Amino acid sequence: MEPKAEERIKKQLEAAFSEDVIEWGKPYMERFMKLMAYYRCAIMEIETKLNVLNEEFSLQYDRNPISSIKTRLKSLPSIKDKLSKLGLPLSASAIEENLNDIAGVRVICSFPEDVYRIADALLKQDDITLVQKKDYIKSPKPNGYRSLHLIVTVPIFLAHEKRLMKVEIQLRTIAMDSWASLEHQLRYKKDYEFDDSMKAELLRCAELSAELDARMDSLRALVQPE
Ligand code: 0O2
Repeated sequence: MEPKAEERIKKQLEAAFSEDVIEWGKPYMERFMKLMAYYRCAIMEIETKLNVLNEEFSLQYDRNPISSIKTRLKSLPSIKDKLSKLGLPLSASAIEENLNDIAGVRVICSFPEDVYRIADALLKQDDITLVQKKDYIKSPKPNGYRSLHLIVTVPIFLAHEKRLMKVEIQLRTIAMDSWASLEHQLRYKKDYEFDDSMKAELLRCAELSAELDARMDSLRALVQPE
């Protein structure tokens, strides 16, 4: 395991549990750390696949469809919260069986067309299995949020076994990402409640960002006919 990641998880454990609980739970924690390492491997697999597709498409179209890739492993406090909301115990098997977003990969694409091109190419690969797809671009959330969400399984090959790990992939354009990041920042100002006119304003911003995407995509189609 990457030493920095192990150190970070240890700190999260120390913050979440007392010393005796940590001692008692050592065997469980070892399973947990192992599971987190598997999720990190799955993230690496998906990231490599995306980089390969980006490389191939950039040769074909003379531009990069992927602008950037961000990855994250869900933190222990978030895992704990989510499991307790679901009424489930904090255990490696409960995590693996019930949570789909421990490993997260966010793919920021240049144009809406690229989002679908990359998603289709990834899903065609014979070691990737689609578990769930939510298309918030074709059907945005009521607040205006847009992104394509995929839950997939990807195999990781260990010394003595092959494991299928779940990864949540969020694909979105630069405009969608900019709206989502700013909305997230505003929403997490805990001491502030959004009123209806502010919600309407956020929705209007999302519509403007969708219009920007559509216009830029029309320009792309002129420059780069299919
Ligand atoms: P984080 O820190 O990004 O992981 P669930 O995943 O089960 O909790 P649901 O509704 O099935 O819930 O998942 P969904 O709708 O596929 O979306 C989950 C993730 O999408 C969120 O993760 C966000 O990253 C992103 N997302 C969804 N809706 C919004 C939104 O309105 N605004 C923004 N900015 N992001 C959104 P988490 O767990 O909230 O957080």
